[in-house]
Amino acid sequence: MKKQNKKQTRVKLERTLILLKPDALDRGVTGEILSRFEKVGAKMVGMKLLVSKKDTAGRHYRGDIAERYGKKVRDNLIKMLTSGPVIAMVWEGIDILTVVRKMVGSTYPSLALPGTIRGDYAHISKEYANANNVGIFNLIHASATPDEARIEIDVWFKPEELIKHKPLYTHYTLREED
Ligand code: IDP
Ligand code: MG
Repeated sequence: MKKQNKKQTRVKLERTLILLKPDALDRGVTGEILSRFEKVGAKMVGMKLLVSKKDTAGRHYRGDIAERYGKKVRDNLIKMLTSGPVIAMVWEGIDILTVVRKMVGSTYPSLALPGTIRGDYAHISKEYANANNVGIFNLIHASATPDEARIEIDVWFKPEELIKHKPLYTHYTLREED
């Protein structure tokens, strides 16, 4: 029998932080994006509309972004994130980090498959963004790992802002007893 890789077998409920970035609000596609997460059966446990302070955006796009892409890209991302209202949300579900990242699609819209949010709604390239000194407008952010989710949920939400509830639609998807 194949040995199970315990690290990859996640059986508990997970939470992920999703941001609809200012371009999603400008474009008027927030409802369409939101409905995809509802349809997959995930549970929304936190949601707010706000204009991000520079400090909050800086805690969201942390030093690792500068390490990976350079300081200029990080500065542009903070500028992008603070340029208009954002919707911050926490969604809960089984393997929800992986499921949501799959639904979001590749960072670069030209590589994001049809059916994914970025594949269906965005078309900016990395080269265009960098030549024009702007962030890549790709509508949405979703946590990539459980550690990232913990940090990011903490950036945008106080614990009491996350709601414990049991919507009926999660009966078959989450199988929550009691
Ligand atoms: P992700 O959002 O798919 O997780 P990350 O690598 O974490 O992608 O990068 C965060 C965000 O930074 C991306 O969603 C995109 O908006 C932006 N970004 C990534 N690379 C570049 C770049 O080369 N120029 C400008 N913006 C970039
Ligand atoms: Mg990321």
